[in-house]
Amino acid sequence: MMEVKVPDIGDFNDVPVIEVHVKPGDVIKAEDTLITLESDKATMDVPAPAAGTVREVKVKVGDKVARGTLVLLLDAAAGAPAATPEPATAPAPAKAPAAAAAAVLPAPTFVAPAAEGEVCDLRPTEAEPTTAPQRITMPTPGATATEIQGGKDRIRAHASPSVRRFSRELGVDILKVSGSGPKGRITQQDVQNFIKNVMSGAAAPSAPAATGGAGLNLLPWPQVDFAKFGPVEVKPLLRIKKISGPNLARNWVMIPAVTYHEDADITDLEALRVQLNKENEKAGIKVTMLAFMIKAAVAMLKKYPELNSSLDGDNLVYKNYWHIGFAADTPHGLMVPVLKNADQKGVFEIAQETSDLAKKARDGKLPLADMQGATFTISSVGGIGGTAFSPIVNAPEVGILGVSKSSMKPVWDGKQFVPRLIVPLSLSADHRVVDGALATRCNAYLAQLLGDFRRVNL
Ligand code: CAO
Repeated sequence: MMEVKVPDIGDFNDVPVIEVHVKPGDVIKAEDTLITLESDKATMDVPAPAAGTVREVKVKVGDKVARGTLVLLLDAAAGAPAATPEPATAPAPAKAPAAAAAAVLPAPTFVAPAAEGEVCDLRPTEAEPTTAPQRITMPTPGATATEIQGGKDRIRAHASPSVRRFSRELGVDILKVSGSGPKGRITQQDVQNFIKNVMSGAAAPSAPAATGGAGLNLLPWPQVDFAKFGPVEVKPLLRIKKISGPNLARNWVMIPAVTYHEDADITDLEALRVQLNKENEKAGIKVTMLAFMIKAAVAMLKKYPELNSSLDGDNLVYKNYWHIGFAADTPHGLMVPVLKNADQKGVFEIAQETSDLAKKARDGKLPLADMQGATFTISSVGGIGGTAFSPIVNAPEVGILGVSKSSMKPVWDGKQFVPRLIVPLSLSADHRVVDGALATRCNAYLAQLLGDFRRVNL
């Protein structure tokens, strides 16, 4: 018999249970939602850590819970696989939901190692956006389930993550569903009723309106019976993909980013790197291009602080710290460890630390704290290949540098073509903050630093 408890949900002791999704006797799969909690700022689902049969539910709607509160007793199915040994997920801190949710390019913010002895984990908080995709002045007809705060600026559906997911899966625009739960919260039943009404013609789906943002009025996802066309195999997405997908989609849709490309001549830098690695072979220290990239990126960010800032409504928050996230390809999926205070570290220290962080990420042991606080991100696929790509800006950051594989290219030196080692840089920047001219300057400066690394310390 497994005791399923509320895991670490931050500094919250009295978080109300707003939905209980299971009852005694229910046979559940690992990751099925058990209960939904709601703090002042966010709602979060507690998923099942393993498959099995629910024997006893120890909480009810309205109960207030904290970390460690017993949720239910689960008779874990004989032979059923326990919850995946990947790192447990934790909710974004409810105090700063937008920032926390946005810190995630690939999952980071929400993925934390399971606390010792913890049997259960949380899916990410689906924090509400704090900025509206579109200004509204009048409630749209039928948008009874929306909260319109201050009469403008913010529109959001009041629903738990599982209900949102349910409505997304069915292609229902949740902003059109009326909520019958406490404070107008939309329940799963409300979504089902909405569909029934539409099917019976009682509420015809409205023509696309100019709601924008959350109500983009996109067509529902195509429902295709692929098996009609050939054999198929269905596998669940990796958990990190499930978490990162919505964040990537939000960043893609909400950030008007442009990617600027630049070539940097790293012939001399590569020679230095090879030389350093030779000298330090016995000490077991290995410096890859990533460490130099981070060091150079910090110098560039110091010169162009807009790229180290974040949008906050009508303000720009300039950060006087330089924490660099770097994408790491792991067996669990893409993760983004964060090297803190990169400005205070030398290339060797950066190389060692990034290597340690990447190892932790690959081993599924990266603490939540090591995935938060990035001010700028580097995504290097240079060890794999590529000539250019368009990385997605990781909100609330405003820039991300993509690095592709370096190769020897003929470069005209004024008299002749000479072979030079060229690395392609692809800088995506949020155009609301960084104009094209500035982004190009940033890129050009970065290339200059990499071309003559002595300049980094000027
Ligand atoms: N051009 C050519 N070769 C490069 C290179 C570049 N730009 N960058 C690295 N390399 C070489 C390294 O020198 C190393 O070569 P040797 O083994 O001969 O010394 C080899 O490629 C492997 O390097 P690495 O990838 O292990 O090390 P790294 O420090 O460059 O990168 C890390 C570390 C964690 C960033 C990397 O392992 C990784 O996970 N990259 C993928 C990131 C990713 O998935 N990004 C996409 C995100 S958006 O979907």
